[in-house]
Amino acid sequence: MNRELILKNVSPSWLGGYLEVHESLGSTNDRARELLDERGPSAHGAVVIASAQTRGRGRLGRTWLSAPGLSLALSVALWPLEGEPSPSLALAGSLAAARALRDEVGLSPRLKWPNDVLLGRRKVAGVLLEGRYAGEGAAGLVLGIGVNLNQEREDFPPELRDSAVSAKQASGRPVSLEAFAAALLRPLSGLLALGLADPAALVDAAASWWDHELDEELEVQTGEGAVRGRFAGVGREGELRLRCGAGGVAVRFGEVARVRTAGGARAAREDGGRP
Ligand code: BT5
Repeated sequence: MNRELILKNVSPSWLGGYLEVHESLGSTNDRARELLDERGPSAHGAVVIASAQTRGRGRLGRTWLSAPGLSLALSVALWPLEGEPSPSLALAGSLAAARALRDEVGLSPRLKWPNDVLLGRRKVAGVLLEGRYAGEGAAGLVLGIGVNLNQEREDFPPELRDSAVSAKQASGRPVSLEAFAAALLRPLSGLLALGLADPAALVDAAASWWDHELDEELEVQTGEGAVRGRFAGVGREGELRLRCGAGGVAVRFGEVARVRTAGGARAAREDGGRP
């Protein structure tokens, strides 16, 4: 991957003023965390990009797989000025990936709570927000985004072939890694700034991108078992709000395990995300 080609397509901003581009790394989130260790607050806005990761990770110790030359892993080191960061900041990553897939590739991605980006029913990108703790509280954050760009079905392991998809599979044409990295950094800069200043504004910005329809029945696996209810939106802190009978619940962490489809609009989106 060519660093200059990426820089040619992004205007200078607080984000990416320091930019590292690697062919392969263990995890770009680990490298961004090292930058926070080494540089402290001045690492704010530093970006690390790799095409492949040997130890890419998802939430809860899960694995994120990348394919050398075919996918993009991008992490941003952040040093928020004050307070505990809101989990909704991760939305800056998924929304930026969705916008880049729309603007650079012409696709129609949707967001699956909390942070997945889908094309049709399959996952094209995932986001991992990690805090770095030192002493009393948070001392830096790392936002990592992984996007499947040019994989074919066989490039995914068999167990992911029905749940993962690449931009190329959905659009039918290859995507330049450098052009996509630039297309991702462009919206990310503003979305991160917005989320750091006002996390609830980020939730509002994502409102029209959810794959879940209002009142659609969802089942969510949480640490304490399954919760079922009708989608009532995403709250100010990024929590999933469900209507259950006369009451409601807010789910802060979990997997939307099953979405009941009622045909119609959802079925029309089964085409892999073409507009
Ligand atoms: C995520 O976790 O989706 C967060 C992924 C974040 C990856 C980025 S890449 C840059 C930075 N550096 C890192 O090391 N990580 C971040 P989660 O919601 O827990 O989903 C993980 C699950 O997604 C796995 O258990 C698989 O089922 C599935 N998965 C793994 N690789 C995939 C891929 N390439 N495409 C689609 N699904 C995948």
